[in-house]
Amino acid sequence: MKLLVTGGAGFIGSNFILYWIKNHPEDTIVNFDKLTYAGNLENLKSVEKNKNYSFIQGDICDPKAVDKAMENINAVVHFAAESHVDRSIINPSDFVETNVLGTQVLLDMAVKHKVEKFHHISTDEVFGSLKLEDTNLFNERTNYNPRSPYSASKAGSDHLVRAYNTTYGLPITISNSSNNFGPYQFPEKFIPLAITNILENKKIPVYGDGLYVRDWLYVEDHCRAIDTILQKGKNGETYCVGGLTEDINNLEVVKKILNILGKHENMIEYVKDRPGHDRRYSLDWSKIKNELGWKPMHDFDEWLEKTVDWYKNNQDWWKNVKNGEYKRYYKRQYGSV
Ligand code: NAD
Ligand code: TDX
Repeated sequence: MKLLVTGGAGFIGSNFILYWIKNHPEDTIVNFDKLTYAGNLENLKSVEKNKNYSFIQGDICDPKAVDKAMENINAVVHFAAESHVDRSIINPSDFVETNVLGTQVLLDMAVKHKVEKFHHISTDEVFGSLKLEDTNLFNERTNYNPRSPYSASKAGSDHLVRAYNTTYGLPITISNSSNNFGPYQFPEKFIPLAITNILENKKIPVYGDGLYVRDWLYVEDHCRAIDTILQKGKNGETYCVGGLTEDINNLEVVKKILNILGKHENMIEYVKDRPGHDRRYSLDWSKIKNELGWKPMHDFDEWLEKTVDWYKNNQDWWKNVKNGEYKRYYKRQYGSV
């Protein structure tokens, strides 16, 4: 099988490529990535010489480049996106362009080249926000209610993917996953930001009261879920992919990280809240478990500790990433914290 992976130089995309080459060495992978601030080919150093792997630097909004990359492709796995909520609040237009228009270009070319499968990576954020006291979880039948430019643009892309299935017969699947964590995550996201700030002896900015809840999924579990969907998923279906945490709030997450690194809670700094901050995400992953036999395997506490170790042992990786662009973004977002 020949796969086109978009956004393969980002956090989940690069973990997916490393996973796929290890588990399906007979397959060929073309990684198509624009290399925005979030794309980093260092993540793929260990496979760059593999004869079944190639890289194309390109923009999913560019029909000519996508047309060429799509030649002889059997399956598309679409990760490429602008992915950070805070940046979407600063500059929504990049999000609409890449996440909505870029996805539409990919879909057009997938129809043209008659690809056998188009798997779209989406997020639980399209469903909106749960209250802390809610007992219901998000599932595949939950109505869409995106509340940030990021989640609205992802919702737009999900709708387009389904529309190309019904209108043009493109074989598609979608996964809506919860918050991922693990190696190679860009340190603008909460967990790697907290870990690397502590390693630099800097404060950890916690938004609002810190009592916001996320469902944490170890990135390798996500990669295995995508593999399962590509092998066994049904055409046109959506699958929710969540982790093993039960309502851990951001403060508890930070305290766990501080504890692993032997640091004091006085490193926490409460900062101005994110506008429109979603209070809680929690995902019901029983459909993919019952229909396809996938379930998460990585316990949060154990794999948080391993993730902290990874950042401790790969300081060059994140110190290179916390560069000029990052410093400008950080100052704008957090001021002097
Ligand atoms: P990321 O920001 O780490 O990586 C995004 C990648 O896409 C980068 O390599 C970037 O260079 C590339 N890219 C951006 N714009 C592009 C364009 N126009 N053309 C080609 N490439 C482009 O993101 P991530 O955290 O790895 O997320 C990957 C996907 O998973 C996204 O679609 C995101 O919405 C989704 N998702 C992420 C999470 C999470 O917790 N990180 C959870 C659920 C879903
Ligand atoms: O500095 C911070 N302080 C803070 O309190 C940052 C960056 C975040 N937070 C809070 C906001 C959230 O409640 O931590 C929580 C997690 O924040 P992010 O890492 O920004 O993730 P989130 O907004 O939940 O979205 C993530 O999960 C779903 C990804 O960024 C998306 O790409 C994915 O779709």
